[in-house]
Amino acid sequence: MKHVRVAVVGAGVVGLSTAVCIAEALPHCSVTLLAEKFSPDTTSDGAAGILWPVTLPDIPLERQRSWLKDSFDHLLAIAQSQHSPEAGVMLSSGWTIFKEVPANKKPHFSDLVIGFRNMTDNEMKRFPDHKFGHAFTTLKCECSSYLLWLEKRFRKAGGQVEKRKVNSLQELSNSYDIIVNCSGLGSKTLVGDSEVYPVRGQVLKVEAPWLKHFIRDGDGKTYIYPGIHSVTIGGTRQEDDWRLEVDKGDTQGILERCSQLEPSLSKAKVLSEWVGLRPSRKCPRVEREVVRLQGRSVPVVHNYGHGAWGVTLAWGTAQDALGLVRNASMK
Ligand SMILES: Cc1cc2nc3c(=O)[nH]c(=O)nc-3n(C[C@H](O)[C@H](O)[C@H](O)COP(=O)(O)OP(=O)(O)OC[C@H]3O[C@@H](n4cnc5c(N)ncnc54)[C@H](O)[C@@H]3O)c2cc1C
Ligand SMILES: *[C@@H]1O[C@H](CO)[C@@H](O)[C@H](O)[C@H]1NC(C)=O
Ligand SMILES: *[C@@H]1O[C@H](CO)[C@@H](O)[C@H](O)[C@H]1NC(C)=O
Ligand SMILES: CC(=O)N[C@H]1CO[C@H](CO)[C@@H](O)[C@@H]1O
Repeated sequence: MKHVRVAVVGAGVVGLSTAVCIAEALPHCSVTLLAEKFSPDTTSDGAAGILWPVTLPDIPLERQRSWLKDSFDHLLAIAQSQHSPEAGVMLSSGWTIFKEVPANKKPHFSDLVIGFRNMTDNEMKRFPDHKFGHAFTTLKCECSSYLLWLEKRFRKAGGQVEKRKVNSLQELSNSYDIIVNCSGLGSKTLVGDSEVYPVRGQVLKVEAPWLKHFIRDGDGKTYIYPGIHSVTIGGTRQEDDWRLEVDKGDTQGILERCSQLEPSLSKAKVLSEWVGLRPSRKCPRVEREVVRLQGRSVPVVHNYGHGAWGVTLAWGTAQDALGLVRNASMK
């Protein structure tokens, strides 16, 4: 019996993951996904999609480790199943290299990824500008495939999909009992959160099928992530920059910086250039509040502000959001 009506706003990797978790786990809820933009037009679509063992400043360590672990386990199971090519999820091994030895000797995530170790002096020889590195295996999740795969899974679980812009949560208060806010950068206006800001990122896709390992500079500005059909190289991190146009100067900078780490990239053909705005916030906001909308008290579950790491954190934060929705739906 479906008697609780849930609206999930946002069809990026966060909204779709959250919608799937709710539709599959809570049979007493009917779930509608509402979004202005769907794949291939979301920020998530262009993300390199590497699962990066990030450390967030203000979230208790145990909670962020469980976000990472839930995401990692979920995507690892897909990568090792028959769904891997359709879902666009693969294992990815490589190196993260540092110009200075990081202060943190043993990062908290070393047991969450696979085969974490320090790089050997021999391995470091090819990176003469860098002093130190980590080698490990993680996952890469290509959202241009993954979002469609999640949407299919959502519909199979009985979910409804509606393309529409939501101008205020008021609009939804008559038709839904619980509202889940996964609107990314849209939260800036939709929920009036002034802590959310864009961090512009430009990446290129290149044809270089000979590259099989990722290389990431610890400063986060330069990275090379081989994928299923192409290699994503980047990048830029421009705060409060709303430009969605490709910047040719950025393209040049990316090619130069990446070729310095991986000289063969000078032989790679550029297939596409892409810009996205990371929905940044000091930390993602995953919490419930009760909002008075047109005289009714409506539970609103927030799940936005994943910044540079939405693909990494999507499944883990979706599990938390599911717990909040489950709780609200029992009342
Ligand atoms: C260059 C670049 C590289 C990246 N690489 C990685 C990476 O390697 N690993 C990683 O983990 N992350 C990466 N990211 C970050 C990742 O892309 C984001 O964190 C993630 O896409 C955020 O997902 P989201 O679902 O919150 O937002 P989005 O994908 O932006 O989706 C937001 C959704 O909300 C909808 N919406 C918003 N407002 C409204 C409204 N008012 N009404 C209706 N619908 C609305 C939109 O239409 C859309 O459907 C990268 C980002 C960039 C820019
Ligand atoms: C890895 O390198 C760091 C920094 O030099 C060092 O403190 C740590 O002990 C090393 N770990 C292992 C397992 O060798
Ligand atoms: C559920 O709601 C109750 C009462 O608001 C709260 O005490 C409890 O911690 C909540 N549980 C979860 C998982 O959010
Ligand atoms: C319409 C709207 O803004 N709804 C709520 C979403 O969350 C924000 C931020 O906490 C609330 O202030 C809004 O009322």
